[in-house]
Amino acid sequence: MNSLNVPAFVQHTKLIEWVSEIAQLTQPKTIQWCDGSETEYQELIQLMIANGSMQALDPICHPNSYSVLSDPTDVARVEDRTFICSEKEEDAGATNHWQAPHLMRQTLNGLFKGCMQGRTMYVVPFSMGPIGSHIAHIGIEITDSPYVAISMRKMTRMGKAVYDVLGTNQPFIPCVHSVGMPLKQGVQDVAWPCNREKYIVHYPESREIWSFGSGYGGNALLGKKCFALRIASVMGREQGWLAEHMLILGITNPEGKKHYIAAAFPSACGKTNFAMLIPPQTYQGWKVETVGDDIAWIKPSQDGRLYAINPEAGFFGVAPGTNIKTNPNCMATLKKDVIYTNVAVTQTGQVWWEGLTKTVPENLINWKGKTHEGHEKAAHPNSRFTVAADQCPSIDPNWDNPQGVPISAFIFGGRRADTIPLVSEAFDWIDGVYKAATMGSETTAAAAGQQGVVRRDPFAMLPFIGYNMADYFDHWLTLGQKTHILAEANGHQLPKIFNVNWFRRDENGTFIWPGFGENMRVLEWMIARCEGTAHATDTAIGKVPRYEDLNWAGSDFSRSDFEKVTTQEPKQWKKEIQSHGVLFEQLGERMPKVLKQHQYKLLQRFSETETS
Ligand code: SAT
Ligand code: MN
Repeated sequence: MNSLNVPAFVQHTKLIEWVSEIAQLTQPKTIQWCDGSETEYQELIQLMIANGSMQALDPICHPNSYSVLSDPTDVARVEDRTFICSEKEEDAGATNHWQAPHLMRQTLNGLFKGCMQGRTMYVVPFSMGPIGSHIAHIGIEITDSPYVAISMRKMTRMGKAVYDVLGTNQPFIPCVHSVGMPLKQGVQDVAWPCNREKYIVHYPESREIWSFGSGYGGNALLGKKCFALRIASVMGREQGWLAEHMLILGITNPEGKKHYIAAAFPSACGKTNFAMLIPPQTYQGWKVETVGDDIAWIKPSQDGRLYAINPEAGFFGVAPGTNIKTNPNCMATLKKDVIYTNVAVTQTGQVWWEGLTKTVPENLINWKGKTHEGHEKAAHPNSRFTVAADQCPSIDPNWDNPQGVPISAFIFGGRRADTIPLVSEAFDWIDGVYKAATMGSETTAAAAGQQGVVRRDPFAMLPFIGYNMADYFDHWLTLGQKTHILAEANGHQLPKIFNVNWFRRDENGTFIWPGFGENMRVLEWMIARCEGTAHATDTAIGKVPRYEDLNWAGSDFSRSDFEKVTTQEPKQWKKEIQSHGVLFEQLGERMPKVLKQHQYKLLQRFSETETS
């Protein structure tokens, strides 16, 4: 191996020592200290094109845009290979995979030994959040994948400026990533190197991330789920803030009054579409703007308000279903400078995926690199675009503000065919935490495994909480209590909490609610609720609007359809609430008592309605 070749802009002794240590372990051919420059980016692109792992798209329709196809076995996050290695097993909790840290270290040492042979090791400096913001944090990812290096440049603030913040001794989160395919003598490289054996490992106490065997999405872009959610959730609990799987959007009414809303939905449930929503035509003078589409870091301020930043700088969004009707802002964002992964490409270099257009183009090459045949999907259901956030036409003027934006309301939503109504407002913070904690959703292609089965996905964070989920619930409860006191003293109120379900189906299995831009009607009601100007009716499970409480101008959504998406079937609900107990039982001793009592209260309400 060549020497370390540390550039002058790196002055951090511990960091240099760490890189040296990892290089000794992994034995790369060379080390490249990335500076985040355009030249460096273009060189990496050219390298990937030259070695056959990337294809340039049609330069007229897709300027500076590229397509990458992964190995067919490496297409999504691997939740069953994701580990939280805290010293004590109970600190990881029943919903995480745990292994003793010293044993995991042995395993990883074995796997990482010589794993970068024949490859370049990239040292990627990145900031999650605006560089220098008091809410932001720094990470360094070591990776042997040029695809990861260029993706990190779009998804994070990556580059030399990070080293200015780090100086000689400031803290950073060390992230080590390898595709796990050393080019030992005689081994031929492939277009998408990976390893059948995968490990996505987090050490919450020492705040390290180690990822082996996958090059895809959240498994490999370690700033995203690994750092900004799992490790950050641990930091947030310790330091009194929140790291959440939430989009952030801003809504301005015709009078110019603006509210910011943060909304949690599981992966592949429309967060990107919702964040970039365009209101229906009748909403003259209203504006929806995008702060983030996946992750929010939220800090209470001295004035009792909660301020949120988007720690990311780009979108890693699901391609299928995205089109000019469902998300025009997104389509405009994708005009140039995009990296596509696992979409289909025509012979003239145009991208295509299911739902982009009604007609399937001819001569299409599918995501497996083969001629598309009608009975198979052309694009993988979890195919993605990677694009810088500032290309989005609806990007919020404050998206990069180091202070963050004040949050007026939280929304929690799952994908549920029945039971859960279109919208309900929590009675108070505890009721809201209960609603979020007991959220269920049908599984999607974003994670490997069976799809379409309802699982509990509390706060849309099931695969992303870096510690015991019961302690996480407790953190939300405590943070609410403390913030409430500060808010009262300063004339503010805690954000309201809403539960939504855009995915209710009729007897034929068809979605009833039109969704997309029409969600604005629900948003308007929520904003009015925050301002105290809209009506809501109390029900056993929350405060809900009547048909006449929503603005239906320009809509043909009927009263009877509204009834279908809002009915509360007591039988279904009783079953639903009873089933919450399964999660509570699983979480055991540390499960907050108030939430268990709340479940009991809810059950009683339904028993009363049944007997009366
Ligand atoms: O692959 S990612 O984890 O980045 C995408 C997602 O599941 O939300
Ligand atoms: Mn996500």
